[in-house]
Formats: sequence, C-alpha cells, structure tokens
Amino acid sequence: MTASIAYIGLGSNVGDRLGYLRQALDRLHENDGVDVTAVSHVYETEPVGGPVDQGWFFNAVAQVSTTHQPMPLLATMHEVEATLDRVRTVKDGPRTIDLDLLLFGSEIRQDESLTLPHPRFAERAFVLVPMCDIAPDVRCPASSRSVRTLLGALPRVDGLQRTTDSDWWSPTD
Ligand code: PH2
Ligand code: MG
Ligand code: MG
Repeated sequence: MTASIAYIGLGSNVGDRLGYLRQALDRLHENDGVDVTAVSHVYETEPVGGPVDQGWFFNAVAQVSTTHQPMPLLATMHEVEATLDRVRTVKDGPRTIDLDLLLFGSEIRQDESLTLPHPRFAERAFVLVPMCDIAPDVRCPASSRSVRTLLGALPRVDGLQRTTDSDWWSPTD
C-alpha cells in the first residue's frame, strides 16, 4: 500500500507534559498504519488564546508515514487523545494532550470534519518553530511557501523556549 507523509502537532499543558507527548508518540507509532519517522525538539510555549490563567504548553511536531487516508488518521489521533485523559471542556483550554493534523501530503480540503492544511498552521510559532527542526523545506500546499519562509514571515517569534535535546523520544521497536 502506498504511504503518505503527514505532520502532526502535539501540545500539552496539564500534568506531566513531556510524559504525555512521549506517550502520544508511542501510541501513534504502535498503530498498524502509522510510523513516526521524525520528531522535533520540544518547546515550552506561552499559551495563545484560551483562558488567561492556563499554564504554558510543551509543543512538538512529528513526521509520520501512514498508510491511512486522512480521516482514519484523524480518528486514530482522536483515539490516542482519548486514552491520554483528554477531556474537551473549555475551547482552547488546558489539555493533557492535543494532536493536530497539520499537513497530509499536499492535500487541500475543507469540510466540516477536517481542514487541510490546518487552518492556523501558518500563523503559529509554536507549530512552525518545531516543524522547522524536521521539515524546513516542506511547502504548505495552500500557499506554496516553505515552512522556513512562513516562519520568517511571522511578525514575532517569542514566548517560546527549547526544552529538550533531540533524543527525547525514540521508537521502542
Ligand atoms: N493550542 C491551542 C491554543 N493555544 N498555545 C500554545 N502555546 N500551544 C498550543 O498547543 C496551543 C495554544 C489550541 O489547540
Ligand atoms: Mg491545537
Ligand atoms: Mg486539536
């Protein structure tokens, strides 16, 4: 079966944040149709939007090779969120784990269940900075601009600090 390359954003701002990122990657990689092929550094980032008093996030981006189509991949991501104590309450509020499908190959789509690329992909330093670690030359299919170029175009890149070396996660198999 042909595989596609996708990029997934990971975020956590509750509890053992690094532990939740690691567990999410373990669970994704365990899935028969998903291989995690690269991971960025982890960054501690100031919350963007949501309640004013919520804690800082740990954010990272993973590259996956997947034999799933976009919707089954998204369903797998939601299952992983559910197994990691994710409770959906306040919009953009605190969460143990958030997995966002950023890019799926060069797919562009917009419907009620999924928008690709992720609608806020090009605006967020907490996405573009980690993604630039592993995929600086990948182009956003919507704008044809590379991740490096999109990052350079952000008005400000602050409220973000690298917290780990590159070896914070590796597959167990
Ligand atoms: N996720 C959000 C809203 N705000 N801010 C940071 N720093 N990191 C996130 O992952 C994040 C956010 C909605 O998913
Ligand atoms: Mg999110
Ligand atoms: Mg999400």
